[in-house]
Amino acid sequence: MSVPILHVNAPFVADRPGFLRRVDEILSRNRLTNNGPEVLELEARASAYFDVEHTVAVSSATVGMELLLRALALSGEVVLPAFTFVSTAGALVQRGLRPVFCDVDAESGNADASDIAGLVGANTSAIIATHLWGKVADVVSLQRIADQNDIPLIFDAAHAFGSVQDGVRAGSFGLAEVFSLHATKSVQGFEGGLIATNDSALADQIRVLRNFGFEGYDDVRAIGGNGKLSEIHAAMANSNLQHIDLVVERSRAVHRAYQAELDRLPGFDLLATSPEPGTPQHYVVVRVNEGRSRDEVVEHLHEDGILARRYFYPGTHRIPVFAEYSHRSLPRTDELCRRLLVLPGGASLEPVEARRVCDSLSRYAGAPAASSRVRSSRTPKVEFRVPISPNEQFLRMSQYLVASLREQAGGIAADADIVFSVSAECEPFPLELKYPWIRDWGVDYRWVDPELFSQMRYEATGYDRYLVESEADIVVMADADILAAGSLDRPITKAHLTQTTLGAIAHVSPFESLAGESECSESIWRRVFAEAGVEAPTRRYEHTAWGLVTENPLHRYCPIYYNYGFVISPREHVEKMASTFLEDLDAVNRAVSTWACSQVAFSVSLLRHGLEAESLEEIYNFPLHMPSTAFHRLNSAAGAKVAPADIRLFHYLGHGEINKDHFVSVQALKELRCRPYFSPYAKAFMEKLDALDETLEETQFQIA
Ligand code: T4K
Repeated sequence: MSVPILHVNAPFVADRPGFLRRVDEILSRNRLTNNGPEVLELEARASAYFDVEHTVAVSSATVGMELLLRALALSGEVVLPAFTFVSTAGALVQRGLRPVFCDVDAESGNADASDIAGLVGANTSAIIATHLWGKVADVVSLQRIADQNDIPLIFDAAHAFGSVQDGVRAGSFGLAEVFSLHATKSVQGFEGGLIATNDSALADQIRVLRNFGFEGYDDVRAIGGNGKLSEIHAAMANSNLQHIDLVVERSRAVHRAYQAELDRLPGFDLLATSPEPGTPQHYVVVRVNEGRSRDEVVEHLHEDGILARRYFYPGTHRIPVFAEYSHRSLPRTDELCRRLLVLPGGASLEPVEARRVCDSLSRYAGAPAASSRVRSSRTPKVEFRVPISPNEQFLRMSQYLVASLREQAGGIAADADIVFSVSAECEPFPLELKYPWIRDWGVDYRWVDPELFSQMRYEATGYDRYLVESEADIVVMADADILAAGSLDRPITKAHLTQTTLGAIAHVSPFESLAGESECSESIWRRVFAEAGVEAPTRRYEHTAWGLVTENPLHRYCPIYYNYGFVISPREHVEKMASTFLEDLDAVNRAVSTWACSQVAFSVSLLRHGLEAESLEEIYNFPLHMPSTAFHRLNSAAGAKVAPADIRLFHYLGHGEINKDHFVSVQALKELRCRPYFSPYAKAFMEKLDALDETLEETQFQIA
């Protein structure tokens, strides 16, 4: 399994279908830039969000800062921290201004107002402070100094979209604030920036300057440049801003996961960057304490595929091209530059990935793994739980399933217990009497409670699987039409060691087939979660190669949503889910009508109990081999990998070429094999069946 590289603040696209709809509209309008409807919408949305009178959209925060400096016609010196991104000092120098670097607060890393007070003099024309990592600067003290000296106070708010202090949202502090919409920011527009201000004349002047100095068609009022934001950038920013709640929720979940792990790992302190409720905790900044080398930690993480960054090393004052502006020592800045590192974070990360980072830090520290999820390394005891109907088709299917587990699924599955939950479609009877060839399989049969079955039909058979009492470490919920064709040792071990439920993401939306449905799957899922009273999910899959593949863009959203026919869970997960299964199923049924209510309830239960869950991507072949051209097209558009040659799992019914009736007897199976043509999928499946036949002949299983 190749482990994905983790980046610091990789881009998050909150609503891909929504964004694509906007792109489509842009192309239909043929208005691509120059203050088009998307830019106007973005400016209006942002002004409302920041609670300011004016927001001017520009091509980047850096260009925005330059335009602002030009609009204010500043000259002489500007005081700013050295511990920030190099772009701010760069913008000053570009404008012929002289940066004067102040030191920062040792804890927050934000500009130290008392240091600034000592630096402001007759030549100072402005103060610029950064809300570093989203933590709002000391706005009150800074404003006092600015007022006393009658100079403007400007904020570099590149990190602070959504940040709040004392109930006031960043955007209205100082004379103006400059936000970044860069791809790595919490609200991203590929590139872009926003200048927020309550000063109408200033906003007006910036608008003129960003458009070559034009006012109207012919009048050039000032010497300007090109700082315009294009429609496509604004469309991305609009669709992300529309879903800022999701961004907040996801980034906070990641931050919480880090906090929980790092609390147990001495020597790595997580900075409280944006703790106010409802604000994005986009940056994950850690102070590496004395006794450890931050640079060695970074090197170690990089070797583990975790591209942590040393932002903002070495500090602008120590960058050679700024040497002529560096005349003072900045001890607290130097210390932070030496000690801080920024870890992957933000809305695009999953909490489980935060744990991966912390496990890597633990390995570096030589401590036991930070994660409380890591359990004993002894081989886990596994139990497969399979629903079947009491007829020959199902028993034949499960004959192959059992043989494949015993013979082809690796050492752990070979020793697994297997329990069949038998649908009470008829009066319970001894299966072995009617089908003597099933004797000696070493399998347990449980007839589902007939009363429950009469009430819930096949949901009762699924539910029965939750009720099995056992001491297994890992429970695998499998359908009878699963065939293990390669070792399952790795995913089982992973589920055990990380205490994570692993499942194959279902390949169709559970809501797509609703008659006359025009609602999108996201809103249906949200309705389901609201009905169940669980927090909306922090995880989503969208039209991914191995995930949800559907032609209908309305239904490309799903939270974690497994094909219930193959899920590997720690037993404790199953026990927790069992305690609320009926309740969750009821909530699903109240909220929506779907054939997949158990599967949807499974997603609800995972969230209700806060259980870690991940997708089992590489071993499950079903969606990629569906014969439907739509699946193929969508999969290839999404850059799907071809299923590995060593397919470990077949989920064969529903495929079209193979159905239940082929398992009605040995004769029917023989006839199936005589067909002249099979798709590559069915052919591979047949080869596995042939191999199993040989096994069956050699073992206690009887073919006849
Ligand atoms: N003020 C402050 C305080 C800032 O931090 C920034 C920008 C600004 C002002 C200026 O804002 P803009 O003018 O950019 O609007 C990155 C960003 O380019 C920069 O916007 C950001 N701060 C700075 C902190 O970080 P690099 O050179 O470190 O980025 P790079 O290319 O290494 O990407 C960062 C990570 O994200 C990488 O680990 C890879 C990943 N990534 C990046 C991009 C762009 C992706 O996975 N996909 C992507 O498309 O500067």
